[in-house]
Amino acid sequence: GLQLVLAALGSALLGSIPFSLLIARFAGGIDLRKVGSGNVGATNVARTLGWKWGTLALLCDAAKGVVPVLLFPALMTTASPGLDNERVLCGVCAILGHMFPPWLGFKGGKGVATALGVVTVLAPAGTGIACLAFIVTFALSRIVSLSSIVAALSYAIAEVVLHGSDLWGPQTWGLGAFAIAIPLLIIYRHRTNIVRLWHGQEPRLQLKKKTGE
Ligand code: NKO
Repeated sequence: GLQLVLAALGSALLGSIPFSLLIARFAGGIDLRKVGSGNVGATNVARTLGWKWGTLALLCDAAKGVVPVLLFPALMTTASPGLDNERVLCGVCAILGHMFPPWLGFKGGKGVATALGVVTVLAPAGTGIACLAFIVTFALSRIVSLSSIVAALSYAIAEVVLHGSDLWGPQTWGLGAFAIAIPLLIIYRHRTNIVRLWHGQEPRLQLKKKTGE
């Protein structure tokens, strides 16, 4: 109904706030689209302004996933008992808002931080496994894009292994569809990174150091 449409629109609107771009602009006077990888994400903030601003960008972009999923379904009077499918809808809309913000000509981020916020609420166990996969891959490679791709794949596999056919029940099919579609979309958003990885040209993360250090 109308509540569902409003919840979806509100989630997409929150998701479309380009926190990483805004933080880079106000903290460093930098247009994130013109430096480093050109991506409006936390990694590119860390690359150009250091780990503190990168962490703030990660937290803000993740909050865009957490807040709508917790807030809008809870406000609905017509939601289904478990709220799962309503939460998935809000989470998907927040991620799509982040990836395709109207204010930036629909050229947004890759969805990793916002999806992290969403799955932290939707599926904490699968999120834990995805974070472990990220940490192990990053420790071995120092490449964020590769770590994000491995984490997204690990989330999909973990959800299928942990929940199996429960993921496709009438109340929970949204969680199953999300667990397959969102990792695929995140990986697709990394397609230019994948080309560089394939050619051995994807840079390891180099954090911006204070001048003089
Ligand atoms: O600039 O192209 P770039 O090198 O910046 O950036 C590539 C990068 C883009 O993403 C970001 C956000 C970085 C977030 C890092 C912390 C993520 C930790 C855990 C990941 C869990 C993912 C769950 C996905 C569930 C579907 O990749």
